[in-house]
Amino acid sequence: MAKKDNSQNKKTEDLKQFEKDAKNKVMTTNQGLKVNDTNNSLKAGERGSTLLEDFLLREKITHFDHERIPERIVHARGSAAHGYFELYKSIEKYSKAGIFTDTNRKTPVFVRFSTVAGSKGSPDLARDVRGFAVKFYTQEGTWDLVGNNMPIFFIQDAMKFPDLVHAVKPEPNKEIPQAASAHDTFYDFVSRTTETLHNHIWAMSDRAIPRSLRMMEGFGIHTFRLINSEGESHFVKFHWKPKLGVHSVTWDEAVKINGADSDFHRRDLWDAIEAGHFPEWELGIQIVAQEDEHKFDFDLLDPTKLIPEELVPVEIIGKMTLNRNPENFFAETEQVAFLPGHIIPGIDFTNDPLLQGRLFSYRDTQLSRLGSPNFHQIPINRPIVETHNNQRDGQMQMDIPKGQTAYFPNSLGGGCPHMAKMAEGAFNSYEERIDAKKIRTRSESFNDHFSQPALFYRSLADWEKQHVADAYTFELGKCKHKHIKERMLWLIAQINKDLSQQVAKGLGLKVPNTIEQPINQAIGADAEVEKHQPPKQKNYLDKAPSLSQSTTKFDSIVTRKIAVLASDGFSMSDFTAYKKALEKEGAMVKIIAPHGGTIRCDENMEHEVDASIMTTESVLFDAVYIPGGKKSIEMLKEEPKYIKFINETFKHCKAIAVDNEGEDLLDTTFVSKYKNDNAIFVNEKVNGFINAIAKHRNWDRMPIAAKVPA
Ligand code: HDE
Repeated sequence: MAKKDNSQNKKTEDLKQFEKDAKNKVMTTNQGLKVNDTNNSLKAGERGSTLLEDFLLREKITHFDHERIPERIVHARGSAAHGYFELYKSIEKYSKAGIFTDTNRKTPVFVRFSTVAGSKGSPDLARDVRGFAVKFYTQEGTWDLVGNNMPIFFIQDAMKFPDLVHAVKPEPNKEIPQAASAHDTFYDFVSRTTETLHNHIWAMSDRAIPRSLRMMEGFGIHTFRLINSEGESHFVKFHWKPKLGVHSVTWDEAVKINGADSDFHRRDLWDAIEAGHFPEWELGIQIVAQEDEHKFDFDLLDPTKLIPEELVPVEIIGKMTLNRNPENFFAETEQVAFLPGHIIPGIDFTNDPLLQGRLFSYRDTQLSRLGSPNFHQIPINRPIVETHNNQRDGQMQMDIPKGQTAYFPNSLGGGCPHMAKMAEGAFNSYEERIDAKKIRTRSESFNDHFSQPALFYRSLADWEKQHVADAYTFELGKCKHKHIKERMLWLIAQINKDLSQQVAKGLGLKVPNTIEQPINQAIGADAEVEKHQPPKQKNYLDKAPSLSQSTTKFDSIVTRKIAVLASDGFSMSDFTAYKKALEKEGAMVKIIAPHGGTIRCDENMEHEVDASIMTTESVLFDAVYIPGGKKSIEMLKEEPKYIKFINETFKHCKAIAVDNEGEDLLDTTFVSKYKNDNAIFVNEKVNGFINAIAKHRNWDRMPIAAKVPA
């Protein structure tokens, strides 16, 4: 039975008044007229033409004809959930925001995760950045922290965003490929816009193919400001750290998951919440004092740079829990509108030129997506506090503003709504001193494009480095134009020579010694070209272990899915020992039988089958267990897909445990020669298996796994 979190929050209560439940209700038109037949139109005779008079048909069809709205230009594919944020400790010395000072609050949140490039119906496991957008319904108004699962972005200036997106989206002449960066136009752009290289190498890493939306980090990316009650500013970067650690699938799995269950991430999030395994993230902040603004080897305003945690530690200040699935996808997940411009007193922007552009774009885009400047009145977008101003009318006005006046100042309306005093919690912008000339350029302090991708690559574990090399090889291998691939090889060599050589080998090309200048073309035609070229990489930090997934948490198997391969006659005692222990740790145990319905164990009890082998794939599971039972194993041996299932599980470096006759099945597979592997368990206690699942994968197996012909 699904566990429900009944702790109500203010936003949940607010949404309730808009919910509609048709249970035990009669069907009506939109005008409340009771409907007796919704199956047949009004006709001139039984076999005659339909009458124009048929207002029931017209209402139904007209609504249907208009039930689509434009999908988001980017981040169209998304999944969302409700929850709340709790503060562990006050950070009043940095921020006066109630959400950061009041530890008694439970602030309602709505969080939407997304891929970037694909359309609304595209598969979840595309190699892509993931959006991580959080709407905090605070007592001082709504704050949106609209971030990604990678701590940096592809470009430095909002002016480049349409170019970036046009390059990665399907090519305009043939609308191919869907939800994939592996094509010529993207690499044509990347290879001429060197500022993209940092985010790009992250996109080539395992971060771009998460095991679960619940197992990825989130980042605000830009440097923001926190403002305290004295009006003092500190720079801040926001981090979300998942309680379950950061884990990913392999590219081979991603490709197969997209076929086996293209809703894999959406389903995983939904199922975890329904099962009462509420996803949790801790909120961390990196604080930089105002006077330290220029102390780094990179510019804090440059969104293609991260501040390594090894230089400025992340201070954990609170926790977010997602505990409720939306009632309706369209009303909530599709209509939610996130705006980086939604901030609250105690938080402010910086001059990051990407952030500045975003402040315009998100409001603008809602107008074409949701169709009206009143989009804030849609239930999911309404703040939990009252709103009053003189904005009026517009399409779909849902409020009924009272009174004679819609201007300020007024006397006829008693001067209302009146201005808030600062002491009443009004917002005012941080008073930053500015003495500058108006200029269309890029700061030279943004020019270093190679140091941080190199730091990222150096910080990875060997298995992660291999995945990065494979990803570059795959992506560039899909490009047709040699000059684009060669440019990329040269640029990758500026990050790491070995990496570039490895990719070149896979592409059957040589790393060129030089490429035509300029390298960085993301500058104006009259700009001094030399001034804007990226310098050679600097090494201001040898390694940042925090950037590697090998340093994440490996202490839980909660919600991990374990496939139990069994048929009639499987050993009940083997099965029970494993099932009990695994479920005690929060794992989800699923029986995969040769057919649907039920199977009987050797104690003649009936067991519900979770999936027949024909309807499922190994890539949808985290580990495999095969209980003994002679008859069961003989039957499994008859079905070749079980062999594929086991081989693939091995190929993807997952844990496998077998008991008794289960070993016979294992012996028919590729695994038979590698039973001494650290994550293969033959007739062993369940503890080792549990630890191996908690470790996510046995990456040491990669060289052997690569040989599995699955
Ligand atoms: Fe977005 N982005 N973006 N973006 N973005 C949108 O807004 C845009 C950027 C991010 O779940 C759009 O409502 C510009 C960075 C997320 O609804 C649009 C620039 C980061 C989401 C838009 C950026 C993001 C969006 C499309 C460069 C991470 C999904 C629909 C100046 C910090 C939010 C919409 C959701 C969505 C514009 C860059 C994250 C078109 C112009 C950097 C998570 O307004």
